[in-house]
Amino acid sequence: MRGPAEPFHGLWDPLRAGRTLAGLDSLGAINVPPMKPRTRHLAAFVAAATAPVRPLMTARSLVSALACSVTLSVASAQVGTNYCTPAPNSTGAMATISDSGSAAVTLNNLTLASSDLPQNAAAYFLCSRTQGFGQNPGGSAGNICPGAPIGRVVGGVITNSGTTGTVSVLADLAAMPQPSGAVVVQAGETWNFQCWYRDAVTGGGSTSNSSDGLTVTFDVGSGDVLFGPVVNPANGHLYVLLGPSPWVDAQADARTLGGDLVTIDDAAEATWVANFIQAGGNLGQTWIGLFRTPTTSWGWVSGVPTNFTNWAPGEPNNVLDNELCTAMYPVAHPWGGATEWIDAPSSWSLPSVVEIP
Ligand SMILES: [Ca+2]
Ligand SMILES: [Ca+2]
Repeated sequence: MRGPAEPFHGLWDPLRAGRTLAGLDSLGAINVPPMKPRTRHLAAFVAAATAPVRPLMTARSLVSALACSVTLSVASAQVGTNYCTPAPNSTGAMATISDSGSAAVTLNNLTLASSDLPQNAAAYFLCSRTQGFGQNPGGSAGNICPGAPIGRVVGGVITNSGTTGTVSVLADLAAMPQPSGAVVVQAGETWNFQCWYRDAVTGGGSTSNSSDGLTVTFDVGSGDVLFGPVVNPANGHLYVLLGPSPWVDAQADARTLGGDLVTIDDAAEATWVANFIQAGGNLGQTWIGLFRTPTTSWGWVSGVPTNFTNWAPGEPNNVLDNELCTAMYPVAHPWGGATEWIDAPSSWSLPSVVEIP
């Protein structure tokens, strides 16, 4: 899990929202880590690059170097869209539903959450492929937002709001509850979710209430997931191997999947990632999340501090004059040993590893 906002210092400082950067290479999309712990991609900063100006002929290939004007803006953090109006509960507040993670069915990584519940209330999430609206159904104090048929207990978990009045559940897209039995969520389907919870009635007795609704349209995610997701047992993170693309496009896909290009914290993770890449059928150079700009030093695109590097001998050497991104060798190569890294131009089209905390 990523930490709070400390990584904004140093590397990240020039990349804050609202600034315009001149002279950046083809790093058209820059992302920053969440500002709150435990909330994924709360603030994804998306950059728009302009005006390729300077082609560079190299021994290897014709590489386009871009001089860019980059403007950063804040993108939406949530996968789904809220709808429907909840009713106040015994606290006087209206519970709201939110999500985090990914709408990609291949990743099965969507977490539903609800806040402003009463304390210590039993709660679960409803789901349906239709929307509806019913006021105080069956004596409930709330409004019902999904339409029939409604499935109950998404993720298979009845949870409790505890002292914080919040709940969250990892939805299982492979077993979405329906009255006729669990179904597998398909790409292209739209599902509607709502948090249902117990509430107390003044003077004794109990009733139920519910949050607003959340509608999510699922997709296939990145069109070229080669392998994964696979869980690394050392940290519980998901890893995905993507097909070849420039580094910036790979990082954009990583954000779509709810993660970033991989952050390698130590030699053990380097070895695990190299084995993962091989298991995915790739033996060549593979993008990882380490990058720099012409005016900043190497840092992880996830924002995690850079405490470990594993450069191949003689690297980073910036031999092509615009080597701003980092690739790993999963197996030994004349330019580097297994697990070792080189700097390379971001325009190279390489497979990449995504890490989803
Ligand atoms: Ca990592
Ligand atoms: Ca190099």
